[in-house]
Amino acid sequence: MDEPKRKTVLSAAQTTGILTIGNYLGAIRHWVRLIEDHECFFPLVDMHAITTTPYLPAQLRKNTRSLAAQYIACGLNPQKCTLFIQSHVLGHAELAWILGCMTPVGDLQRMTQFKDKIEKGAPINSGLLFYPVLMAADILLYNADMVPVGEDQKQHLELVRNVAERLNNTYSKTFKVPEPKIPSTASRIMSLQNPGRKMSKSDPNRASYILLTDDPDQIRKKIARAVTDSGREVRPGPDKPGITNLLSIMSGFLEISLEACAARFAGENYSSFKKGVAEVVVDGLGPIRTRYQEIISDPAYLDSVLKAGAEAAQKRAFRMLNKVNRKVGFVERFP
Ligand code: AQP
Repeated sequence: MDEPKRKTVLSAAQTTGILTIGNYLGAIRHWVRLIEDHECFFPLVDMHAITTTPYLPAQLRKNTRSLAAQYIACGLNPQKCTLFIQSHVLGHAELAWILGCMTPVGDLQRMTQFKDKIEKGAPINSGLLFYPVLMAADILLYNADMVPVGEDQKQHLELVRNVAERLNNTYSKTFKVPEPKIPSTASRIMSLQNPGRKMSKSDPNRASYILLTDDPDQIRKKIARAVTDSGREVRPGPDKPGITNLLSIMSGFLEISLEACAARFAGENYSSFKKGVAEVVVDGLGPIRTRYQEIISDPAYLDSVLKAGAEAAQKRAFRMLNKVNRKVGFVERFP
């Protein structure tokens, strides 16, 4: 009997710096499980990263290679999934153009992440507005069934689904309409300095996030300085956003409920709770940091992974791009 076809998974992170524990708990660690029985594509989205301006080209190159090493260090074994650099594969920008021509500007203007960036006073370029369309192209180019993401990407994913349906309805069924997969715990880790805002690797305040490469001392200091709430009791709740965030971090690493984490600190004060959380994070990140150092010091290995990944992804991308080009009425390329 034929093996059932494996479902296709695609997810990505921007190459804007070292991943935070938010990226790790909300996304990457779930991807690691999926590579066992799914066909997985994990582009390093450097074309998305250039929407954050200004940036240094040399730094972007460094970040992109570093992200590949972080992925592998987190457990994304390149033998079991396709890791590649977005800009190495022709088709992402081309498909984004076609999808953009079918997407009303108003749909993009109401994206919360776009509005947040405007509010933060970030310089606004058109790429920032167009970002979700490029994301749609990333996903639809590989005909992904499932997109595992953190809570913050839910709205973008809805837009991607709408775009896929619009093209299917306008022409004929071309894309699968991808399903988001959002984790039930630690799906939204908040800034350590402002629990009303999500933890982001591009936050100018370094005390607001913990990076995968932070050493134990940095981790302990950042958690000790994390904003807490009034009262003394360690428990989750809407009146305790700072404590709830720290509990979510602990719960994400230990894979137990918020309540079970809180129970460990019954009767203890915030200071000993923070020390406990810090040790959980130190233990959780230790092996990743060590493995990252090994991989980043072996550029030939990284090159070989990224070359093989780009070749595999390109084959798939061309197949879909040719199909879409035909559907929308472009004259077939000459052989
Ligand atoms: N704070 C978070 N909690 C849970 N999940 C998160 N993700 C991001 N932040 C959190 C998830 O991580 C994946 C990769 O994210 P990304 O790099 O593509 O972009 P982002 O969502 O914009 O993440 P950052 O860290 O905030 O990046 P910058 O600062 O560069 O904009 C996604 O699945 C996301 O849901």
